[in-house]
Amino acid sequence: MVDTAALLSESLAAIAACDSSTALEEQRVTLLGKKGTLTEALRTLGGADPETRKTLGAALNQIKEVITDAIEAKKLELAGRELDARLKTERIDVTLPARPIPNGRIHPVTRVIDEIAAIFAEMGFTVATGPDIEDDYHNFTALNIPESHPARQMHDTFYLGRQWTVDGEQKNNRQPSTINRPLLRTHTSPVQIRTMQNGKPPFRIIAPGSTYRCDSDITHTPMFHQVEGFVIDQHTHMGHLKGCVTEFLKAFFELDDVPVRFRPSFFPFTEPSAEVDIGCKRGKDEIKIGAGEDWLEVMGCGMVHPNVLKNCGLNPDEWQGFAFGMGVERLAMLKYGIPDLRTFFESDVRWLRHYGFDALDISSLPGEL
Ligand code: 2NL
Repeated sequence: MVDTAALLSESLAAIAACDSSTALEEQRVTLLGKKGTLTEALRTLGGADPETRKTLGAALNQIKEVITDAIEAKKLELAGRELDARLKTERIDVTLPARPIPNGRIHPVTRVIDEIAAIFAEMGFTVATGPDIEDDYHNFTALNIPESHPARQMHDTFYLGRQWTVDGEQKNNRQPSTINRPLLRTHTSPVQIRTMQNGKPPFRIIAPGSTYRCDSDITHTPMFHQVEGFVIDQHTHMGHLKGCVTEFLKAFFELDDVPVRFRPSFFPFTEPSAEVDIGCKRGKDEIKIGAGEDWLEVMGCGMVHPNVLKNCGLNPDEWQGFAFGMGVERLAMLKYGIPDLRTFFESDVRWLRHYGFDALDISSLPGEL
C-alpha cells in the first residue's frame, strides 16, 4: 500500500532541496520519469482491488499534478536565480574608456569633411550625395556652362568609355568628341542639380565628395574633394550668404573674429559671384590665419543663376538662393599645417600617423564648443 501523504511530502521536500536546473531535472525523472516513484506507484494500481484502485488512483493523480506544478514553479525560480548569477559574473562596465586602437587613423580629408558637415548641420543643412560618374547634362549643361567652355574640353575633364557613331562604328577613347559621354564629375554641383530635379524646395543641402580633373602638378591632384552647398528658398539673399559663410569660417578655423572679404568674381552658375578671402599673415614657412595684412582665398560662392533654377524646373521668379563651394584638401592644409598636397594620396602610413586623427576622437567642432 502506498503512503500517499509521505510520498507527497517527500517529493515536495526533494523538489525544494534542488539547487540547480540540472538537479531539478534529475529529480523530475526520479519522480515522474518512466521508472519514477510516482509512475511505479501508479503501475501498482493494476493489481489492486477496484475500490482501492479508484481512491488511490485519484489520490496519486492529484499528487502527480501537485508535483508537476511544484517542479514548474521551482524551474522558474531556479532559472531566474541562475540568470541573476550570470548577469553578475558576466557584467561589463560600458562606461569604461575603450582600449586605444594602436593602428588606423582618420585621414585629414575625412576629418575635415566631418567637421564641415557638423558645422553646417548646426545651421540646418543636411548632407546629400550622388554618383562620381556623371553625364554632361548634370555636370555642365544644367549648370549654365556653355558648350564651348574650356572645362568641357577633353584635357580638363576625364571622359569615360567609348563613343559610338551613328552607323555603329566604335571610336576609341582618344576621339575628341565628348558629346553624351559619361565623365567623372569635376565638382559636386551635380548633386545639387539632382536634389533640385528630384525634390521640392526649399532646400538646404551640403554635398561633400570626390571630384576629378585632368590636372596634376604640385598644387593639383587628378582626384580631390569638395564640399558644395546651397540654400534655395523664397527670400534668401546675398546677406544670408555672407552671414552663413562668415559663421562657417569662424567655426571651422575656431576663431571668434576672422576678417572675411567677398571679392567679385565669375562662375557661370552664379550671379553675382564672389570669391571669399580670409585675413592672414604670411610668415617665412607658415601662414597664420585670422589677422594680418594679407588675404587668402578659401572658397567661392554666389547667388544661384536663374538659368540653373530654370534648368531644374524651378521658377526663378518664385525661388532663389545662394551656393558655395570649397576645396577640402586646401582647407585641411591651412587648418592643420600640411605643406604638400600630393602627400594626401601617397598612402604613406608614416604621413597618416603624423597628420591623421584618432578614430575615437570624434570631437568634430560644434559638439565641442
Ligand atoms: C569654388 C567655387 C562654387 C557653386 C560652387 C553651385 C551649385 C549649383 C548652383 C550654383 Cl547647383 N552654384 N555651386 C557656386 C559658387 C562657387 O564653388 O571655388 N569651389 C572650390
